[in-house]
Amino acid sequence: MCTVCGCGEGEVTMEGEAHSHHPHHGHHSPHALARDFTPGPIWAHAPGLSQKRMVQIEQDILSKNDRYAQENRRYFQTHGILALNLVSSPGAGKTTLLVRTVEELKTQGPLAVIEGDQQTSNDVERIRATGAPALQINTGKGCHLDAHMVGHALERLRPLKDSLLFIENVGNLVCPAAFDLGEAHKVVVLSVTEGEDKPLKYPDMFHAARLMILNKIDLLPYLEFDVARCLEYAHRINPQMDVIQLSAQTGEGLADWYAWIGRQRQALIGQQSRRPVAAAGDPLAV
Ligand SMILES: Nc1nc2c(ncn2[C@@H]2O[C@H](COP(=O)(O)OP(=O)(O)OP(=O)(O)O)[C@@H](O)[C@H]2O)c(=O)[nH]1
Ligand SMILES: [Zn+2]
Ligand SMILES: [Zn+2]
Repeated sequence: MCTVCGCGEGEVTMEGEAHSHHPHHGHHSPHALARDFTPGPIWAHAPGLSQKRMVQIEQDILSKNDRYAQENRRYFQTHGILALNLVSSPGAGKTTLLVRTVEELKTQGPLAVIEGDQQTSNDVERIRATGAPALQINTGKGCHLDAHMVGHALERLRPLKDSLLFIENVGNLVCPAAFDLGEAHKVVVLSVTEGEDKPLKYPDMFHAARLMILNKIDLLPYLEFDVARCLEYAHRINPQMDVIQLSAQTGEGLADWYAWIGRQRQALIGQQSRRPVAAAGDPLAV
């Protein structure tokens, strides 16, 4: 049971194998306090714990996560892997987008997917049907992936050098915002059926993202959704955030998404060429 919000942490499993999770891993972030968006402590309702103690617990969790994230980041950099962390509320279309993306980009280089869900391996099976290597992490009652879980997934999945690695986070617009997985970028998927005010309601997530994908635009003719207003809200929270409108179902706008990924790969190659040769002794070296 998480000491913070009462949301149980559950037992993390990776493809059916139990993974003993550090008991102090939890969720929710002191970062939320550090930013302007949150009017007060989000854990103020946790019973039986002083505010000071709760802040300390959260700081321990986050600093531990950040150390694991650093290790993942080093692994990605050493192997030239572009890791994108897809976040959204449940059902925004992450898996649909990934299945199509993997299908359409798989001839261009190695791809791999880490799937996060509380239960079921439905999503990983959808990805594997494309032939791409994929690994499922089930978080049980946990509501986000953390860097430690992703580190273990990398040991199992061992994505090839110069891979494109997609991490589909648990469907949740709150907690995954706080957890750095070592990814190059968070990509937030918002679908038009959710309403244009989501960037204002869940600002931490939109603040953390490098790109917002506005999905399900094929449904716009049937909805009251105001695209211009949504983009204005999104840029009010994060003026630097890129935005791509697409339909993972019809394929409209997907070319923009692939071009965006291509630009991130170019940026990574640019960074690699400016870096000194990778350190020897990397335990995960492929
Ligand atoms: N009309 C329309 N439906 C879509 C689109 N993308 C996804 N969907 C549908 O939305 C539903 C949810 O899609 P998923 O891809 O499973 O969503 P998800 O974000 O992976 O969901 P979780 O893993 O549960 O968080 C499915 O019924 C999809 O067919 C789209 O562009 N247009
Ligand atoms: Zn999914
Ligand atoms: Zn939570």
